[in-house]
Amino acid sequence: MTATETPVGAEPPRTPAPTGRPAWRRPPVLPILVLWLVYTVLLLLFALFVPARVMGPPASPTMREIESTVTSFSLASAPVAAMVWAILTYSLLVWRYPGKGPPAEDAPPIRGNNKVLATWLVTSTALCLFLLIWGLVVLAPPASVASTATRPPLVVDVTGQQWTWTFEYPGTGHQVSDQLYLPANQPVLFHVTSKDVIHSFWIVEMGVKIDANPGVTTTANVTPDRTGTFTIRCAELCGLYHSYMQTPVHVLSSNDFAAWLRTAQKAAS
Ligand SMILES: [Cu+2]
Repeated sequence: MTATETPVGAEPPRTPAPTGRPAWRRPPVLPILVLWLVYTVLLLLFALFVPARVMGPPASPTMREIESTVTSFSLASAPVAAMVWAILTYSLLVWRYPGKGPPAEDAPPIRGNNKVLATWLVTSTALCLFLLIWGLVVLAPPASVASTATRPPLVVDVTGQQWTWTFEYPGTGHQVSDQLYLPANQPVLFHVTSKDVIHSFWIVEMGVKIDANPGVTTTANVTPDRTGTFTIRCAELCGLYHSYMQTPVHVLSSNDFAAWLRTAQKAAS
């Protein structure tokens, strides 16, 4: 071993830092910080405006909580993703191997740098705790509609089959409909099943998504709070025409829903 070689397992000698400007104002720290700030601002803007627009205006308190969760998690992850992108961009632009001559010497390892380790551990722990606590509080399974609702839930039996949905209202004379009609601001309890293969009952704007399995009844509940027409989509690949398995859901005012029910009852009698 010559005098310039480093024994196996030992720290390589560190190049003394140049004097003058503080470390954070010298490359590579300063350009990476600038890139990080730019990426962070762009990602924060993205998190604030894009996910909610993609999902559309919510039509239930459930969907409002889901959208606020997606937005909050996107905001929390923006600085982390921005740091990865900043280091990646700087590495690709500046630390790229030109393909000629021997590769440049590696930078000194950060092993043993307690400040970096502490920052990394504290930040990661804080972010994980934030995600965990938010998830436990906001995304906890909702309590049974029957036990918490001030009004009795409207029960709707939902049956999927290739490639359509059928809705039955057992509490109001077993009306059957091939489109879903719901009253606004009343809890709804869905009993969901399938006649053939596995489907998935999904109303995006209401944050309802539950599997429809043959031979099994699954349940989901929601309180639609915005009138309008939305779309039920099957979210489980179920055969050739799966992509066409879309059905309207009409959320009506209480009076309009009662009128629809009367009309349906007359037509059935
Ligand atoms: Cu399907």
